[in-house]
Amino acid sequence: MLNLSVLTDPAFCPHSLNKFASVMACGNGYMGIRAAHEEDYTQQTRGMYLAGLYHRAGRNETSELVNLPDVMGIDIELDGNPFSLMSGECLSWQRELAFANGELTRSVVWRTPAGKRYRLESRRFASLDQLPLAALQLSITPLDEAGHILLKTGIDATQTNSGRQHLDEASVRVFDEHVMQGVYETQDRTSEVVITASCRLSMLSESCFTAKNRQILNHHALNVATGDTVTLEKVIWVTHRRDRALSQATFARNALAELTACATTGYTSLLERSARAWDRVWRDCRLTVTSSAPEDQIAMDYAVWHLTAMTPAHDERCSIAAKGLTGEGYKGHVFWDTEIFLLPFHLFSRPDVARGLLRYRWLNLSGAREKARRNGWPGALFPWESAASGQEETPEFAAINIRTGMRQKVASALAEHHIVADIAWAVVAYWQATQDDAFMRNEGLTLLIETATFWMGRATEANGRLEIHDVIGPDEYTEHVNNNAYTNYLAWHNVASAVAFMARFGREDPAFSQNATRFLTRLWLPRADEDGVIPQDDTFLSKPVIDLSRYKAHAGKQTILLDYSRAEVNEMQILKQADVVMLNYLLPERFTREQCAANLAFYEPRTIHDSSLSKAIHGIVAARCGDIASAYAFWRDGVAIDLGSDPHSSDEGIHAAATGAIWSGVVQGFAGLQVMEGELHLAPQLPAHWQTLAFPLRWRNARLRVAFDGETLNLDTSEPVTLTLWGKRIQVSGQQKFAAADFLTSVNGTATREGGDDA
Ligand code: IFM
Repeated sequence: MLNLSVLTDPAFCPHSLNKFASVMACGNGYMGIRAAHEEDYTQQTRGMYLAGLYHRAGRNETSELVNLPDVMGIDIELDGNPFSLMSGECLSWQRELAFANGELTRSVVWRTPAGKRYRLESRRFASLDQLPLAALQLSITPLDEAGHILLKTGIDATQTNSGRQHLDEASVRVFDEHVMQGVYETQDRTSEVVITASCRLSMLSESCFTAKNRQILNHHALNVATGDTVTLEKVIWVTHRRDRALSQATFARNALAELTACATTGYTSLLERSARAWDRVWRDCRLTVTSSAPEDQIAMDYAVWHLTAMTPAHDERCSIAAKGLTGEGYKGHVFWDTEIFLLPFHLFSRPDVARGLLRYRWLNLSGAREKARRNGWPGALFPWESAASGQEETPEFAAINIRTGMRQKVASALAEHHIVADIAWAVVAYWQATQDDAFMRNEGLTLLIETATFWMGRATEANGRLEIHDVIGPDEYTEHVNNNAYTNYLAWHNVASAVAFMARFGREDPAFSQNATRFLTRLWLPRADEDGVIPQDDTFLSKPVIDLSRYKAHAGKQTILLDYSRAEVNEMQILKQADVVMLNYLLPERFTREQCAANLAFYEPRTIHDSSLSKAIHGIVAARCGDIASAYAFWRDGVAIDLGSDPHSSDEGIHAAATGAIWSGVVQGFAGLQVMEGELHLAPQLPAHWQTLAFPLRWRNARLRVAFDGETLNLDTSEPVTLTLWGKRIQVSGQQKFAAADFLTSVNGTATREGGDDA
């Protein structure tokens, strides 16, 4: 097994229960299980989710990722004392998520209120080898005297999404002395879920089952001698389906057979198999750093772990939720986060997964076409938030004003149209990295043409040119503006790419071409001033500026909205998140390094970074501009969104996009990976306290290994590759070393590093 880091929950703390339940969640892309403790705490939110399993609970609700019946909870009673770390005394504590095999473990020594010490050890995982499989073990050892132990666990369907119940219980059953099964249907009857669980104890006990109030439970009572250990092993199989090819009874019987085979195999062997699957992921994807700050490697392992655990690589009918499979934030909906923040990791590590994510959009084109048509535009207008069907899922209204009883409309679904061009950008990025003509000929071109058609219809004749009016760019604090630079440039890129790929694949269409030429020559692209600053939109630069330092000090908390209304914020130069800087990041070939630096210097002081999608992008652009010290500071702030000390930052789930940005910050920032005009560029520069950085990289047919020690770049490629290294085009085959000094002295004939030094 590779020597991977572990993520640690430093101490039991009732305030951070939900943060750690999110960041230490187990997952395999098919299911996610929050790292809630076995025992209950009133503040603790349990959660188990299946990718793509959404349901709408009522007519005023939107579809949400269903929180399934709980299987991880165990009521533990020791000599009549309910085990809870809120009582008695916690004498020792260790809790870790091991990235190598995906196992979450906890070891506690607890003194009961009556003064007897017990050791409790638990472990669990969701299998990457058999996706519907999860397993747990709980071991209890009385340390002082013999103990009387009661255990109660099963399938608890009282679980809800904050009170919204999605499932009806169709049947509950037990089989032999160990196995129980619950069959559930979503209330709209479109999906069925079967949960089967076996519970075995390592010692004889008095045991029975009960089924009442949506809970089917297995009870055990036994006496354990001092120093002896009793272990409960629970193996769980969770399946769901939308089709009705099989009868419900057959579907449930098949699940029972799968569970029985796994239960016979046992926890240790099941974990070993899952660990082997994780091993393959690590070999394909792991970033390794030698840094005097050990938390840098932990952050990189954390990112790759969650990027794998959140991604439904097995099923292209679903995509990645904004909180992955770790919580109910944003109701499990899919945003532009997927194409812009998460896809790059897959593109350069597991391109087949990137393809599946794009196929999700392609499979949902009809919803996007319908949304465009409903709004009077041609082509495809992808929903700002989507779930299983590709329909718009953004809630119509945000929080209620409890004084007026009025609800504020959510404008994103109406105007945050850049998602259309973001999807097109991702299609092009995928083809550039893979040259997958089969995909481009079919799904890719259809996506490009439909999205381009939308923009051509969306643009308005004004001021003697084509303009795009009434949009929200990535900066969600600036609403309903004309000519948001990000949107216009990305829309232009979208249409230009459609034209280029139609020509490449012999799909020219005279009417489309004519329309596209008109769009490309007449669309207004906001121009940089003499310093290089691009206006964010038509009115942004005329708005007043205020000192944002106190809000920036609490980035992510939206404290500005405590002092100003949204309407007031809209009328000032205040950014929630990267906007023009985001544009500079996504289309590097369109902007000079000086322009990028100018936009960073201008917009960053005006950006609160209240979105988790902001700092990492600033970091990448800073790295490309050569400011490695700032890039590292931004990168660390990005890491802190989930792994920092704020006990509540991730209560409702991790920030999936920020996780992707950890990977991107390293590869696209410090390793300088850019794709410009379809060509791969690398220009590594390490933060001062990093000695080495290494990572695998997929580019077209080649599997590369990139390793840099600050002076020498080692490239090892399975196929010959042409790339641009520190500004110079080279060919690489097999294993070759390149001295940074040889390249950097030749850039502009000076002896400076491309991007300078951070010393
Ligand atoms: O997509 C983002 C958006 O850019 C900012 N608010 C949160 C969304 C989901 O992460």
